[in-house]
This record gives sequence, structure tokens and C-alpha cells, in this order.
Amino acid sequence: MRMGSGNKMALIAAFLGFVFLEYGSLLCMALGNVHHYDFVLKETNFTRLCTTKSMLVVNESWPGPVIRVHRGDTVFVTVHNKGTYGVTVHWHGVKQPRNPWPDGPENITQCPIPAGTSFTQELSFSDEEGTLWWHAHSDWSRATIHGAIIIYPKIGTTYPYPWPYKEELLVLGEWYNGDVMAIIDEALETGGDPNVSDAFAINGQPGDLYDCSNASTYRLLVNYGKTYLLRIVNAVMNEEIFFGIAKHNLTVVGMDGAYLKPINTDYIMITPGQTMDVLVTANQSPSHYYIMGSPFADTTAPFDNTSTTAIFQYSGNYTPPSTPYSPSLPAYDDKDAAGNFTVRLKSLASKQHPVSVPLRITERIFMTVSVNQIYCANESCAGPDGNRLSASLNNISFVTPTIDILLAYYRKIRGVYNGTFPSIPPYFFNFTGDVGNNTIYPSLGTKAKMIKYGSAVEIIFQGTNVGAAENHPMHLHGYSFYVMGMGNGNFDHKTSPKTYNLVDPPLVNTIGLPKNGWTTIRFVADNPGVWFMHCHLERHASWGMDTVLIIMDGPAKTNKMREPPAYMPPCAKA
Ligand SMILES: [Cu+2]
Repeated sequence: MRMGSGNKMALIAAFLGFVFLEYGSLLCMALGNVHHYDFVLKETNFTRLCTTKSMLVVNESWPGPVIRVHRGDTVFVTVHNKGTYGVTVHWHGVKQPRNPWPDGPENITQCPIPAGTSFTQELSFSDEEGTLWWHAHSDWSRATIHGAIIIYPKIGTTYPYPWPYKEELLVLGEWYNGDVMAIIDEALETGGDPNVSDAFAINGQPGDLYDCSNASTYRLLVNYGKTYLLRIVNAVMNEEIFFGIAKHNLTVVGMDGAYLKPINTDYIMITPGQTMDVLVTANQSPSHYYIMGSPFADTTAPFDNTSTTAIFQYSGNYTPPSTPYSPSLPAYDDKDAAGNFTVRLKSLASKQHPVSVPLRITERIFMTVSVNQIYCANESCAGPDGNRLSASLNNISFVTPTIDILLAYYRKIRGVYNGTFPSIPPYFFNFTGDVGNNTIYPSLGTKAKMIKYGSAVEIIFQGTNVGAAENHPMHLHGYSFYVMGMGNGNFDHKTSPKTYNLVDPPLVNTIGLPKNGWTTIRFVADNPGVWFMHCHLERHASWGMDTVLIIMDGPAKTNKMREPPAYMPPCAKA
């Protein structure tokens, strides 16, 4: 639902863009076009799996509206909250140069938009090109509040691959028969695992393999011989996804708003938070073929072990089979299949789309990533051993404050957070082996990592075998980062760096940290602001697998954070 582009408002906003330029905004931003969208958040009835429920969505649709821009454009989205509780919206993968104010994570960069009010958020596109997405960033409301962002190349430039015949958006989502907000509230109250979803969905439709879903199965109509660009968004809450199309090869050409060296494959593994651009040519016998998404879950925790389907349906006259052909996706616990795909990701690294990999690191952080427990007296909680489930980074389980950290940082309000997030874990032990019981209990706190402007940052994520080990899709706001390498077991300071890809590492905003393994990422801290970093499995984020990176202002005017907009949603306790 594209609105108002080219009208009077756009002209006014273009003028505002010019004014921002005066304050040192990116040149490309002001030179791009300006678009306006209205997002109306409202309870709307949906029926899936024979169950009707009301859920909070944008513009009465699930998934919600698509934002379409060209590289370097600016978008103003006015979010009108006509629901009954406060919500925030985040623009996942949009770097928002120098401007964390509209980024969205609740009580990190803003307080919730109160019911009955509106908040206009500015999206500044800089070097992103490809597919990203937006989603609510309050509790679990993102299950129903999400949609895609498409960033076309600048006008006059083109894709680094042949222009596809057509493009199609495939948003992977998760349907719960129950009220999602109630599910997480209950889980946090009892300390146990939250209920798993009842179905996965492609563009809001679960597909043939679920009850009451046949008639509404999503169909992608294709013409023989044509090539389609699939823009795939994983908006699923708690499971990574294996995805494929029966008998068709996929060519992955982009991810998280940046180009990749083409990967030819018959399946992809896409984590919550990731987006992938995939070319597929309709070159098989005209028929019906399943497009399928099924979970990758290498854990002992409960998960939704069902598959969503859509139909890749050829046009023309033929007799389709009674059941579409099915792809053979890896088994749900096939860790090798997941890892083998992920290690193939490489930046395009062309002349038009070069890489700039930091080589001399000035800020190194070694970070353990764990699922933990909080002790409950008399085994009174519903987690393992009567304890409460928790999660941590460097053994600190993040406690979300009641005033946003950005405001506290900007206004120097004390007591909201402290800048003491450590660069190493409190204990070194055999992280991926027999960890014993000594690190099961994390400490609790609202700690941010303070980073000097311009630092060349390296973060080594070390997955641990504490609690329930599994793959964690680690996501950073405000940046894309290079994935230098990954491996199984404990990171070895001598041998592991020798395996780094210094030539064409992929540039992403979310990366799956292998179960009981490590992943190293790098970026230059050139975007001042307050940026959330967390696991994109929603239950882990809810349990505290989060922290905040505060990139401090640099000396020049152009490397300082922008001033807040005239209106921000109020914080009750500020
Ligand atoms: Cu996780």
C-alpha cells in the first residue's frame, strides 16, 4: 500500500530532507525520493485452521503492507495505534544512519506508542539494496505485525544479475490458535516453555498440509521458461526454516539487503530475522510443485514440527497430479545441512558492490550465548528442575528497563542502565562440553557495551552447552556486519582466526550461531546511537538473550547522533 509518493506532502518532506542535510545527513539520503505510509494498527479477525481469532495487524492484513523504495530513499511511516495496548515498530536491517530514535525496540530506543496515539517514524535508507522487513518490537506482537521492505537499485542502475521476469514476495510466518501475547505472558509467569505455534504460513496461508487450509493455499503462478525473483522474509517467531521448491533449483543472490555470490542449491536455511533473494527458473514440466518451509530445530526444547506449503503452479493446459510434487527438505534436526548452507554465504564483492572488511580490530568482544535457569524455591516454577527458564549473553540476563535506554543515554538519566557490559564472560570453561551446573544461573542486569565511534569491532559469539544448546540467530540493529567465520566447538584464539574469510565475507544483520559452536562478526562502529543486539528466536529474547551496544558520538558534527524528533511516545516513568 504505497501512499502519497510525489504529492504535496512528499514535496514538503523533500524540503525537510534538505533541511536535515544542513545538519549533516547522508547526501544520498536527501537526494533520494521521499515516501509516506500510514500504518493503522487494529484488531482484525482472521480464520486459520478452523479457528477464528482477533489479532493486532497493520492495515487489516497479515502479513502487513509492503514498503517499496529505491536505494537511498527516505520514508516517513505514521503508525496509528488503534489497538488496546502500547506497541512499537522496528525497521529490521535499515541502518538509520545517526538516527536511532525511530529504530523501534521497546524500552531500548523508545517507549511504546500508547493505544489511541500516533508516532511518525523516519526510515533513512543508505546502502541497503534488496529485501528487508519491518515488525513490531514489543513482547510477541511481531507474530502478527510484520511485513516486507523492498529496496530496488537506484534509478539508472540495475541488479547484478539478469532482470527477472517477475518478482514475488514470500513471507514466512507463524500462526497460533491462541492469543500470542497471552502465550508469552503465561510462559514468563510460570517460567516454563511458551506454547509452540499451530502452523507456519507462507504469505499468511498455512497450506494444504494443515486442517481447513486447502482452499486458501497460496499459489504462485508461473510461466514456463521464465525466471522469478523470490524475496523471502523469515518472520517466524521461534524456529529456523528449511525452504525449497520441489524439483527446482534455487539461486540465492542476496541476503539482508546486500548481494551475495550466487549460490545454487535445492534448499536454503533461513533464520528468523533473515531475508533472502532467490532466483528460480520455471524449467520443469508444467505441473504443480510444492513450495515448502519446515523447521530446523536442533534442540531438546519443544518446537512446531509441521510444514507450510504454497504451490508453484505452471500456467497452461495440463493435468496436474492429485497432490503437488514435494521437495525433500533436510530433517528438522539436520545441523549439518543447516551449517553446510550457511557457510556458503559470500558477499558479491564486485566493483559496483565492494566489500570493506575491517582488518585491524580495535574493540574485541568475546560473548557467550546461553540458555539458563533462574532458581525457584521449592521447585515452584515450570522450567527444568522446577526453575525458571532464562537466557544470557556473557552470563548476564538482560532486564528491560521501564524508560528507554536511548533517552536515558541522551538525557543522562541515571539508574536506567549501566555501561558495564563486559568484553569477556565471567568464567572460562569448556563451553561446548560438559559444562556442569556452575554456570546455569546468570546474573540479571541492564548493561550496555560502550563503544568508541570509529572502532573496528569484532564480536566472537560462543554458543554454550549450558541449559538447552541450539542454533541462535544473532541480530544487531543499526548495522550490517561481516561474518568472518564459524565453526563447531570452542573458539580457539590461535587456530580459529586462520579460517576467517577476509576476502568476501557475507554482509548481514542476522546470523545463525551454530549449536555448541562459534561465529565471528566484524563491523566499523560508524553509526552512533543505541543499538539493540539479541537472539531473534523470540523466546530467547524474552528470557534475556539481549544486550545493547552504545556507539558514542565521534568528534565531527557528521558523526554525532541526531537530535530526537519533535515527538517521541512518552515514557510513563521518565
Ligand atoms: Cu537464541
